[in-house]
Amino acid sequence: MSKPILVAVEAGVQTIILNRPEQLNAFNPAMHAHLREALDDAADDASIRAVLLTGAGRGFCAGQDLAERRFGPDAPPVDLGASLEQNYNPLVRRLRALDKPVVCAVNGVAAGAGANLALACDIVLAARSAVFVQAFSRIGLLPDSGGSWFLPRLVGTARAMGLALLAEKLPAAEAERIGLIWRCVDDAHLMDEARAIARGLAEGPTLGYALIKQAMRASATNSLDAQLDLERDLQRSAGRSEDYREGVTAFAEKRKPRFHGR
Ligand code: T3D
Repeated sequence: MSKPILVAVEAGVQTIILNRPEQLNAFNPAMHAHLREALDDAADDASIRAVLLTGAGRGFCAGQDLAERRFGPDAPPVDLGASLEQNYNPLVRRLRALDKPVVCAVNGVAAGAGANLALACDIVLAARSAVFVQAFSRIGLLPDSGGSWFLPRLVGTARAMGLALLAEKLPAAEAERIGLIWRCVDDAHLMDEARAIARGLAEGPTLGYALIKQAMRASATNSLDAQLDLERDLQRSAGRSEDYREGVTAFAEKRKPRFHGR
């Protein structure tokens, strides 16, 4: 049996490929378990300074594998709350807790939890042919995996509501236009661009990036006053880092900085 995800580490970048292409990389429990493990490795291994997530084949991820949710007329209902608690919520929490940058290369359709997995990443690039579908309402569900949190924050309530209720396919170019993702790129350039971004981040000031992520995340709930205080505290830490010293020195010496992530 082929592995549900493929993982490789090179030049400080951990590349994770969702690898169930016949099912458009839909989630089953094995894929969840392996993905959690890979993200734990990314968190623990200091040599990993950026993560790149993508999918094998023509899709990025079609959310929950619905072949696992087929039931006869007399079958008891499935506890989807338990499924979220055991699999989807830990995945999103791990991704969001990771203090290293996560680049997502959406190579094809991203549906249901697959779409929201992408939105949980820090920089989302999508191939021009890719589409995002909040497919949940097509089967009587609501956006999960953080979708009901990410969508209104990224694109506003009106668009979030439209995407969730109508479950239409949103083309990558439109996703970029409305601010759902960072950038839509031609299919042929997707992986080169995503790798270049991930490699650049892996050579960057890793500690500073962690602080950027912390500040951006906190702003979702902070008042301006609280955020100013947080910026003061985080900048104090950043200012004590080796990378800050190197950045300023390199600027003065008119050369490229050599960051070590400390
Ligand atoms: O259950 C829980 O634990 C709760 C958590 C839920 C989280 C969720 O993600 S719920 C939402 C689940 N996902 C969906 O509802 C999406 C279902 N898929 C689709 O709507 C469409 O397949 C797509 C819009 C993603 C792509 O459409 P299209 O026309 O490009 O491809 P296709 O022909 O529909 O699919 C290609 C193959 O992938 C096909 O298999 P086949 O016929 O060639 O053998 C199809 O069955 C398979 N596939 C697509 N999505 C899934 C899937 N197989 C299993 N699970 C899927 N989600």
